[in-house]
Amino acid sequence: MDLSRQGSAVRADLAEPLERAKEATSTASRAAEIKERCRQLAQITDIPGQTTRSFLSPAMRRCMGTVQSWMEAAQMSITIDAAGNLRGLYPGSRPDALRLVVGSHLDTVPNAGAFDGVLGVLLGLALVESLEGQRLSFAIELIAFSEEEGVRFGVPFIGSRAVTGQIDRELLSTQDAEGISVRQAMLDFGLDPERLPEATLDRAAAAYLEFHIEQGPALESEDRSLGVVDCIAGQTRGEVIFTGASNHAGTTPMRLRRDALAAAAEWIAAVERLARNEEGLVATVGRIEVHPGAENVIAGEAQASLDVRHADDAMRRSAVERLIAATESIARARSLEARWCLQMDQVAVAMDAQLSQMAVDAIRGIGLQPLRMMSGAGHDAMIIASRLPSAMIFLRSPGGISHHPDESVRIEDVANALNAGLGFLRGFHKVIIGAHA
Ligand code: HGY
Ligand code: MN
Ligand code: MN
Repeated sequence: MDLSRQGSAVRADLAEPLERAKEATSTASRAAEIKERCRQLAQITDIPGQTTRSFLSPAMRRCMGTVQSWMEAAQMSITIDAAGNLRGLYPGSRPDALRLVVGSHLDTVPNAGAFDGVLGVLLGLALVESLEGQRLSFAIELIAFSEEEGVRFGVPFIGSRAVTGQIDRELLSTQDAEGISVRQAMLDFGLDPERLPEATLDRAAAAYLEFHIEQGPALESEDRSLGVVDCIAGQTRGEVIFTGASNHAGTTPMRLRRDALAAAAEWIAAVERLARNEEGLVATVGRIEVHPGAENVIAGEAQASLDVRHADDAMRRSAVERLIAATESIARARSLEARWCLQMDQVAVAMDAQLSQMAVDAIRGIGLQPLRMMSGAGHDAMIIASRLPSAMIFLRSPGGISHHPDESVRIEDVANALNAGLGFLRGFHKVIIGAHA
């Protein structure tokens, strides 16, 4: 019996399972490392004791430094563009190779969890690390966007808007609570806003893939590990300002009051009532500021944020119009003024059908059935989609919790996403090769 041949055959037989096992083992260990790295970055914060990292803040700089060191270790060449996006390039087999862009954001909401945005960046990095230096028929550009949440300036997606050439003078002049403009924030960070045009994706960029936690209950309720996003809901963000008259809380009779906070309270209840009664509509007042804000003073002014979302833009805009009308009728009835400031009207965006099918095939390729779904959360993909065919792969959110310290992700779902991502690269390779055939 020729064991050598048998041996080699056995070895060859083993090579395949070993390769799979190696991939499986490395995937499981990589998944654990990804989750650990998310936890590590969550410690890099502007507010000790919680995870809060805003656009071009000191914590953002430290976070970028850590992610940059990981990117460099993965043999990526690094640039930081004029909007503060951290960009790593992993070259393809040819200098003129087309590029797959993979990304998500590093900024967070206040008192955030550890995975919103960051997980997508680190899954993209892990895909590159998994290649272990082998060159593909396409390059991979990993973008860690500097701003997606819209916390500091009230306008979201500054990072991905820069990459798609959508930053205008009005946005650059938008000011934060300290009166610092976006332009000044960039200059203070050592960036040059005049070089924003250089941040725009060039023609070699061919497609965009974003991994993200679902941030909702759908995958868990269907007991699915991964989802593929068909459409991202449109969103309106704005602010309502009720203006009445401050006065003494003890001496002013109720019938003579022009109480801005009481008007805002009546309006906030109307916001919730309207959204509860419209299928598929969500409307949120997440922030309210009251002036002068003392217990013994009737509020002269109340500023309330508004976030309205729906997969259908006409439904969303109709709801916003009715909510603005409600501010006017409430203000009139109380002899107050009401003002509406629109901050963003972002249309609903469909993901690319071919790329999404590639994601579905990649997930099925590892023996799973993805859930096709709509995203109520906004993502950089909805901005990048204006320039590139884009797809999103969602990972299950345990408890459906997000924008909260209890936000989490299951290691097996991270491993599944990584394996599906490798399958996606194989699928994309076939398309590229086909394109060159
Ligand atoms: O608010 C959102 O939809 C996202 O988390 N930025
Ligand atoms: Mn978010
Ligand atoms: Mn996000």
